[in-house]
Amino acid sequence: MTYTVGRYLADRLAQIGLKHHFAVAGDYNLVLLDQLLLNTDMQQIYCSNELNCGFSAEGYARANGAAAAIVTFSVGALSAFNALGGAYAENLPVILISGAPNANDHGTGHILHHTLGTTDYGYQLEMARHITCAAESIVSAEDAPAKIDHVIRTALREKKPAYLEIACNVAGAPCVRPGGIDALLSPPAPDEASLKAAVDAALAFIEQRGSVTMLVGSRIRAAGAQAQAVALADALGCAVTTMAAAKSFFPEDHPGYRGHYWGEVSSPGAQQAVEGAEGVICLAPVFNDYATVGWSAWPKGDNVMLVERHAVTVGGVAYAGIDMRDFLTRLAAHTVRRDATARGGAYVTPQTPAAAPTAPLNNAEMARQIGALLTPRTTLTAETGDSWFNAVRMKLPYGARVELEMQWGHIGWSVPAAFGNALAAPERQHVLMVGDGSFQLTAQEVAQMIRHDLPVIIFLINNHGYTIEVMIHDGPYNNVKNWDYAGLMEVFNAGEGNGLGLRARTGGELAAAIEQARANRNGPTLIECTLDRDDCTQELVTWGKRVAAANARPPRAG
Ligand code: DPX
Ligand code: MG
Repeated sequence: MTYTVGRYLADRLAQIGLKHHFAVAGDYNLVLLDQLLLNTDMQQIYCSNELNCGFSAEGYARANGAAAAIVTFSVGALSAFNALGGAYAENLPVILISGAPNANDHGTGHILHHTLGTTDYGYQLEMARHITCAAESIVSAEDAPAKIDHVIRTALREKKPAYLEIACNVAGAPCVRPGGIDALLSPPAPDEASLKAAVDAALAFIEQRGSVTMLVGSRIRAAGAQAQAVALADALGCAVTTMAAAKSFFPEDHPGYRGHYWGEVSSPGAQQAVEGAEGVICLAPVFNDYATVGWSAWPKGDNVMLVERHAVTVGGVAYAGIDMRDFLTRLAAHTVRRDATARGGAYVTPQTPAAAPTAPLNNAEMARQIGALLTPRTTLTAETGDSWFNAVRMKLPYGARVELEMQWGHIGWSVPAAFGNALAAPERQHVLMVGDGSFQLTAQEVAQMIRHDLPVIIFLINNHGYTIEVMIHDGPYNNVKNWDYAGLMEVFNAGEGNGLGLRARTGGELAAAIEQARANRNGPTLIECTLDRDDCTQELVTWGKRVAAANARPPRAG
């Protein structure tokens, strides 16, 4: 056997379509990294720390469908676990691979570096089990193929992260070669009887109602059912709304599109389209406290049909064993038209008039200029903060994508995620909106964008604090130490990169900076936009009050 455990893993990762994997080196994973390098179909990409490594992989998975990150034991893996939690929350198959102690040290009473200083090395695997859909420890080459295949197959099927740890002396051990990948990827057969019953019940639901509206949720991407949702919208002719976290998951130029439904902070007309309909067809939604605006806008009950990736609930019955794509296709083929909710007219976003070029820059003018930059080829990554609200209300041209991390909501996610996304999809234009507070968590990953000549345009929104928190509950803890954000680009270039740092204090300066950014094709451009501390969208203010009220509910008595 001339193959090794590490090469087996490398081949499998390349077979599932990875052209890159992300890594931070450490002595428990060096042999593994050597083995991965032998597969020339994949490039090894280094990150500044393991949190960023995990989020870079998460962003890569958004563009590419799956990703892998390789870290060292405990000191590396425990940092990466936060990003793995994010991948779980956001339904992304990120495979985290940790180097692990030499197989001879397990169960011997030896104390090893980078560990808790105790002699049981099972704790990391135990922790990983809580935040992944599959987790395995490889301490012998013989069972490596089965464990690697199990982890990869489960991650891709569940659209959730998975975990592998590989003993450092096993990564280079002789192993068989992997065969074809198709058998690993074939989906479980759906249940035809269940599908038929669900479609019949759904048809009855629609026929009994004079007006219906579709509401598209964020898990529709993991379900791979975006095209099927469009087909159903075409057949029904009804109004279609998206949830905030599903921004860009339904084409905004579709004749039925009526904007985003987000309770009180919906786009004009969208709240009426959903709450005034006799039936709401919810596609893969996540109704958490943020999405329901502090539990004030939660479609449920008899007038809601809930379509999830593998189940449909309608008329008080849950039908399991269904593939959402089959269900939507079948329903579209047989349904009657229900266009009452779409008669109100097309979706238009309120237009902000351009500000005077010399006036101090404000949030509305900044958002207007960023919105004007979007093309069908743009991927806009928007960080937790007011960037959510700014991005969600932008009108997207067909093909533009928005990446949000609304379920996990880890500030700092967006910088490494945009890096990973840009690496996976270099043919697209990458735009990032990130607040000052968020940026300070993961800023150093901009250096990797410079290292790989990625022309990401970064709008660094310097409003001198955690403005979203200011709107929910203010205090001194919401102030952020100022940095010279634009000045950082020279630090990261270190005389050998094409990063560009610019400052915009007026609308005119921002327009000029955007022009320079577009011309800088060989590296990222960071435009520091200076705003007042309390200058934000009205939606954030309204939403913030609701969320604060939900947080402040007193404990139940008894
Ligand atoms: C926190 C949030 O500057 O954006 O637009 O000014 O709000 P805005 P910034 O990036 O500030 C972000 C800040 C502190 N959330 O307002 S949303 C709490 C939080 C979190 N994630 C982690 N720690 C704390 N979401 C890792
Ligand atoms: Mg801020």
